[in-house]
Amino acid sequence: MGVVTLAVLVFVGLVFILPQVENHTTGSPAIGEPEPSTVVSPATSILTIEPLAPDLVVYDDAFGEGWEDWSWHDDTIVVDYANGDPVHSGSSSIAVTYIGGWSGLQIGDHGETFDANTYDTLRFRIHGGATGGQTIISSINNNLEQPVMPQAGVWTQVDVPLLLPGRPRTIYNMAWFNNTGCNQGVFYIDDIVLVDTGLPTPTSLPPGPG
Ligand SMILES: [Ca+2]
Repeated sequence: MGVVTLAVLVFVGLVFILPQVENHTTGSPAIGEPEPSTVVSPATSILTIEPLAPDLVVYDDAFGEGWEDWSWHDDTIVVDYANGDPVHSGSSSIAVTYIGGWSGLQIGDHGETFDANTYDTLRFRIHGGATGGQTIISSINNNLEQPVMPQAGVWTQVDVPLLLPGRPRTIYNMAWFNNTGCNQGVFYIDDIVLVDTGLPTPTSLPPGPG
C-alpha cells in the first residue's frame, strides 16, 4: 500500500467517523440507541401559560344563571333590575334607591355554594345618578368590605379582590349596603361579573391586626 493510498483511506475514515462524534457531543442518540424519555425546550416552557377563564356574569341586563335578588327590602330600599337609563351596556341596569337606613342591595347564589376558585376579582360598574357621593359598603359573604362612593353622571369600574380563605372558595352573597341611617339618592349598577385577571389567588387571609 502506497503512501497516497493510505492517506486516502484515512481521509475517508474521518469523513464517516466525524459526524457521529459531533452527534454525541450535541446529545443526539446514535443509531440504535433509545430516544430520551423527555425533551423540554426553552420555547416549550415559555408557552405553558394558563389561559384566563371567561368572565362569569352575575348581572348584565338580567341575572346570570343561579343568581337572584336577596335585598333587604323592609321599606328601606327600592330596586329596579330593568332600569333603562342610564345603562353601562346593553339595555338595562340596576337602579337602587335607599329610602331608609342600614339596608342594601344584595344578590345571592341560590345554592349558596358558588365555586369561586376560577376567579380572583369581583368587578362591577357604578353610576352615582344626578347627585353622586352615596356612602356604600360593598361586601362579599358579609365580609371583604370595601367602601364605594359613586360619582355623579359617570360610570366607574370597581374591582374587589376575592381574598376568600380556604378551598373550595365559595360565594353565597354580595351586597351594596347603605352604611348610614339616612335616605340616599338613586344610583345605578351594571355589568357585575366575576373575573379571572391572572392575579395569584391566596389560599388564606393575611393575619389581621392584633
Ligand atoms: Ca346592562
